[in-house]
Amino acid sequence: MAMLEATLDRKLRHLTEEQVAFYHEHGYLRIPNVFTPEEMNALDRDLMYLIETYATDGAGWTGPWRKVYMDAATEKKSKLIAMHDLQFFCESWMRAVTNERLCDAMADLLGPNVELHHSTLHAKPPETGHPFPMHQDWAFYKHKDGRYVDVLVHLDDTCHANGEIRFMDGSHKFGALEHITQTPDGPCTPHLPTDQYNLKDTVSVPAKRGDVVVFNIHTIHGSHINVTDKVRRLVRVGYRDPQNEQQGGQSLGRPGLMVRGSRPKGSLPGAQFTAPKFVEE
Ligand SMILES: O=C(O)CCC(=O)C(=O)O
Repeated sequence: MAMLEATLDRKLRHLTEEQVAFYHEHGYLRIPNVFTPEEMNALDRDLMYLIETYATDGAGWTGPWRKVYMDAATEKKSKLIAMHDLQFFCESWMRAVTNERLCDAMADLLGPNVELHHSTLHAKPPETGHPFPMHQDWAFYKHKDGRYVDVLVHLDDTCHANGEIRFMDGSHKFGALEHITQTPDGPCTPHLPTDQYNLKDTVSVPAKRGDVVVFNIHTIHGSHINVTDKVRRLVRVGYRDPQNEQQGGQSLGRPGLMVRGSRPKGSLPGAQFTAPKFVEE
């Protein structure tokens, strides 16, 4: 609540007071038409190049959740196309992660200082495109507190059949939760126990090409398989308050671009800098 009051004390740049209040109450928000049709055309063209040239096309996330979400035949076929940090590879994506409207919206949610943390492509191929088990993104890039917003840039319209994003309403208020990361056979991709967290208990947030759907690093979310005959492409972009210290995971110790405001003294990551990885592990 203190965070919301601090936000509403300032003049908003892109969002309305209602949108900011909705995000803080529910832990997610759809923001329509952040990108213009012309911007989307450039992003789409370059994304196809990046997918052909750099992305991985593999089985996707590992773990016992797969057998709960998919029958044996689907599980064998299901694929995920993924890649990290698209802004390092082409101009259109560099412009997307620094987009005026998007970064203004981030300042409305995070405060005057906003740092870009990473971007990640998740494309679900047609017919058996990879579902996502319930999880918090905190488990992938642990930060000290909730001052971190994930943004899903929609390249395609989403709906139930192609696996739109789904959130457990208000779940960001739970804070960081322990995830399953180990099985008797070894480590697996972090996810929440399937007997306690179910996609049935989520709200769907379908969106249009050019919209973004944003959510808090602690908001529990997931998505169904894509059963349509077309690919479903989303690019997630993470922004944080630079004073929200990272404690583990993706891009740990790597300083990001300051896209709004400036970096307060003492908040430069780097002690444990790890080289960027551009493909999903
Ligand atoms: O692409 C999806 O459907 C889900 C993505 C997701 O869970 C994430 O980016 O954390």
